[in-house]
Amino acid sequence: GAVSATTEKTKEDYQKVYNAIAEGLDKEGYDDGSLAPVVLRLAWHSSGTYDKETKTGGSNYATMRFPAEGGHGANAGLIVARDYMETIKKQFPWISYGDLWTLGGVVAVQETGGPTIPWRPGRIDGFEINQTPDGRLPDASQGAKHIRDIFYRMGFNDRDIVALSGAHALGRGHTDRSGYDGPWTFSPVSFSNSFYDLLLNDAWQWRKWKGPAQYEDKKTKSLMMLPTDMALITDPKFKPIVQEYAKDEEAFFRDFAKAFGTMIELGVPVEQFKTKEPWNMDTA
Ligand code: DDH
Repeated sequence: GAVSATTEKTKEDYQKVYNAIAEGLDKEGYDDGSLAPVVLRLAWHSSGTYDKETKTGGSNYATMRFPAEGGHGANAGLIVARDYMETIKKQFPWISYGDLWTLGGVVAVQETGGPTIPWRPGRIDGFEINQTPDGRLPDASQGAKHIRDIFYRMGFNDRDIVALSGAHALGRGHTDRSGYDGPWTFSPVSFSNSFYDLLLNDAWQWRKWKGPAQYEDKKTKSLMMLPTDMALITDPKFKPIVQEYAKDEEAFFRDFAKAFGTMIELGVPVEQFKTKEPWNMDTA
């Protein structure tokens, strides 16, 4: 018979995409020298719009490509990550945006020293009609009830919430994006459990400044916590989980890998996936 024009892609093909994403992450002069944090945030914001009741949102359709969703306040600054991903898309035009962006999140975690995140391809590019309304992502000025409302809507529980929040080991706030300012940890390009350790064991005070209400560490005044971060130790159900992850990085890595692996599949009908079991991609 005729040779098919579109050949089925293998794990090796996706590993090449992984490697290409990994290769370009280091960027001298940008933030702390790496695009990994903003690339991880793109994967999360493209997935975290999911609503389990209506089964809308999530990573399937990569609707942040469109001006309305791209312009949602929570997505300010993610153009940096989308532009970077566009350079990868040019090299591998066959990959869907949803697969590309979620794979980017996997690369960001694994290449900064985090756990192996299970991932598999199958997302398809959607249309403007598939965009979700503004307000589905968390608002950093709020507290524990809001965080639960947002993450329970995606189908997560308290343990998942605390585990996923540990991603703030990476990156920083930008005054020209969210309005918040500064990194959470002293090593914002390595994935570790230090977010929990600092949150619990450092002394925090409100920062006196013109920007949005945020905390600073008393000692160096160089680190920050968001009001939503602080809610993880003022809430009696969240706090013991923070304490556990601060002491036990292995437990954090295990739980983060599971919750984030689930998060990046939100909104993707299972029959769309090209493999029955997710893959473990190799570090580059
Ligand atoms: Fe976050 N995050 N995030 N976050 N996030 C910000 C930066 C980064 C909240 C608010 C902010 C998660 C959860 C929450 C990352 C990953 C994840 C910023 C600053 C705000 C504000 C943005 C800027 O100015 O550039 C809130 C609120 C929550 C919550 O309520 C739980 C989760 C679940 C993740 C994840 O990846 C699993 C990363 C990485 C960054 C750093 C981005 C950068 O450019 O650096």
